[in-house]
Amino acid sequence: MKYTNSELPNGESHDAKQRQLDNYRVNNFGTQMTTNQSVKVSGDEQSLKAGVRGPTLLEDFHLREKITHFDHERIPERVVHARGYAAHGEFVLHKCMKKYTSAKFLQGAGTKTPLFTRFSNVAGSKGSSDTARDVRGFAVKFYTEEGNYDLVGNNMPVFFIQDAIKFPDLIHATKPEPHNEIPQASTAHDTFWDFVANNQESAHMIMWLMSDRGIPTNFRKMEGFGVHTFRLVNSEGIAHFVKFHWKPKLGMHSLVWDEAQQISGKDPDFQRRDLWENINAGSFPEYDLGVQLIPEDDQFMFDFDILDATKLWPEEIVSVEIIGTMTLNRNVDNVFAETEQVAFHPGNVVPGIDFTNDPLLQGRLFSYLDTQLLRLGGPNFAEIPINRPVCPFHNNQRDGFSRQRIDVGQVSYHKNSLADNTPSTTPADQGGYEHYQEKVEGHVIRAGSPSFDDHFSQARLFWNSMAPYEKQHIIDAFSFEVGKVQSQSVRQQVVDMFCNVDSGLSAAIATAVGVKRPECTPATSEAASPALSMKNTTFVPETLKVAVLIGDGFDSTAIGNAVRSLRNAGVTVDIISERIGSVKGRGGKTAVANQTFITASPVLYDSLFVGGGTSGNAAEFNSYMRNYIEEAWKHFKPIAFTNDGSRHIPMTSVQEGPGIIVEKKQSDVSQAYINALAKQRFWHRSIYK
Ligand code: HDE
Repeated sequence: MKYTNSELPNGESHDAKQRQLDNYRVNNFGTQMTTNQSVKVSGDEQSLKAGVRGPTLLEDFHLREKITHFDHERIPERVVHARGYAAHGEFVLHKCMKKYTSAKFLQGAGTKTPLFTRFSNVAGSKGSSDTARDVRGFAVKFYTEEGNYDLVGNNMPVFFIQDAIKFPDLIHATKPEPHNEIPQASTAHDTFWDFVANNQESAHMIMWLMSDRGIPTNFRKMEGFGVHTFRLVNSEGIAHFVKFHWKPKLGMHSLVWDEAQQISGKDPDFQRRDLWENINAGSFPEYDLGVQLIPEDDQFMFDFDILDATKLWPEEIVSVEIIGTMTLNRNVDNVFAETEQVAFHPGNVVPGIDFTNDPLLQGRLFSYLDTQLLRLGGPNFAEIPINRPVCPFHNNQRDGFSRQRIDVGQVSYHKNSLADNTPSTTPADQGGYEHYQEKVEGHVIRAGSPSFDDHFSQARLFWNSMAPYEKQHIIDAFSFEVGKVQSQSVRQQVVDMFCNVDSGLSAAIATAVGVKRPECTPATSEAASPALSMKNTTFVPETLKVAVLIGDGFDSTAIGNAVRSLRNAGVTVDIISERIGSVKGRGGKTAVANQTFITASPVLYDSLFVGGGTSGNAAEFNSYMRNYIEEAWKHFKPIAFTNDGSRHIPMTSVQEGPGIIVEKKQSDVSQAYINALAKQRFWHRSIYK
């Protein structure tokens, strides 16, 4: 039975991809149970036996089929990026890119392209926790009318290594150590830092990973980058080098490390839940797509090599031009069928988009198809619904495990006369993909270019660009990560390495991890790129999550008004009390608590609104209140109190100042609180200004 839900509430039909997926969606609700051979099943709780206490019979085909299918339910998880979460959406082009590329989905402002985006953590296994310090994958599959285009990026614009041949080493060093399989989803261990210190091209990426970018608040508030330099080629064959950027409309925001660690326990699904809930609520995440372009002839004009994936192009030198917007507007129906089976590949390009000689990219072009052959069990994974292009595909490839399509006819070879030499090839000027005709010459050599040798200038550029509190977070992250390393030699090597970035940074790490301060002559460049600091991002209250804390006898007028005005500002509100259900307010009105002090936690909210009231066990109630307030204060969050609620302040470390608001009146919450919410963190509370 087909289940058609590509129709939007307003009766419009969804995009081409959704219409295609409708053919595969099945709704089992209200149906009769059958075997896979469609034989109706009469009993599903007892196996077939010779007598009620007798042996089970092998002829029970329902039992055999049910258990066999179950035994084979798992497929290998991705060797990296195993933990991920995805959603459907669309890309709308704002600016025609004809001048630069012939790609059809980039022609004509207003062009819409359906897409599927999967966010992921890199290091942890599929069941690990969302908020680990890690790089986040940001992979987008555009279902264009010329075939699938995959932009398989990360939330950091650079990478650890310059050549793909080192990738297995990087990942072996990053994953849990092989002898004891510890630690899960963490780089805070000896082999990772040993790799870093002995592969110093990682310096720049490590700065990003140790920064707040390594612990994004959620997928909706992080940037994405194509990382490599790609090529855009127009219909005249003229090429530009290009870097792709995704910029979230809600700005970039991050957790604090202590909070991230607590969330790992309180709600390991924190980031996927956030995406799921916001899309379900109609708060669709949006990201602008930006491009940086460098004409082919200008490639040697920079003090870095544009083919080196450990380098970014500072936005102040090569500006980012916004060309369109991606909106994620639909959750998946089935995580395995879609999120798990989706197969991204940076080699999936359309005419007008091409590769460069970046040696990291070149290796990726091999790896993705190779890994999917294993993970998805053979060469026919392009036929899995989520991977199918929305335009038809025809060639002479045949057979293999789980072939779905039935290619009719006698001919499966090229060239032929029996089928008029079809499927036929298409000349480039009619839409056939033509590789960019780059002139290549050289000696066969296993060596890197000397222009890739500078590993520290941009690491320092990143450091210089940070706000003071961001620098402190980097020092804290290094102190945690390197502090977990058992080998003193490795700790010393790391400290010595980062002296090349900044002597103050390495001295601070040295002190924290108990090794010698290095004697080095660090670089002294003061160059900075303000775009790298998250201080300069967008701050808005929309979609933030506030916990309203109340007990019996709370001021129902004040709370009612507050909840209403917060919702009007686009804020999500949970009401938290000692138990789920009605809480009696003063004057007879009640509120319904949807969370309790123990089901929720302050780390799961952006802010607290502390109402009044109490409970039969006042000491316990006060202690919950104190713990909630203390945690929110410690994590630099804005906190508002009703007049009644403010009685808890003296029991905590909270001090008056920015981000602490006492709502004296019973009217709507003040603009001051909404502004404080938008600001999200009040770093002055840390000792580091
Ligand atoms: Fe990947 N990467 N990668 N990677 N990567 C995979 O492919 C690989 C790299 C990225 O949500 C694998 O289907 C090599 C850079 C994302 O399904 C595998 C190298 C960037 C995803 C693989 C890199 C990425 C992957 C594992 C060094 C940012 C998840 C499963 C040359 C630009 C996609 C799979 C998803 C997944 C190989 C480096 C991004 C093994 C060899 C740089 C977002 O093929």
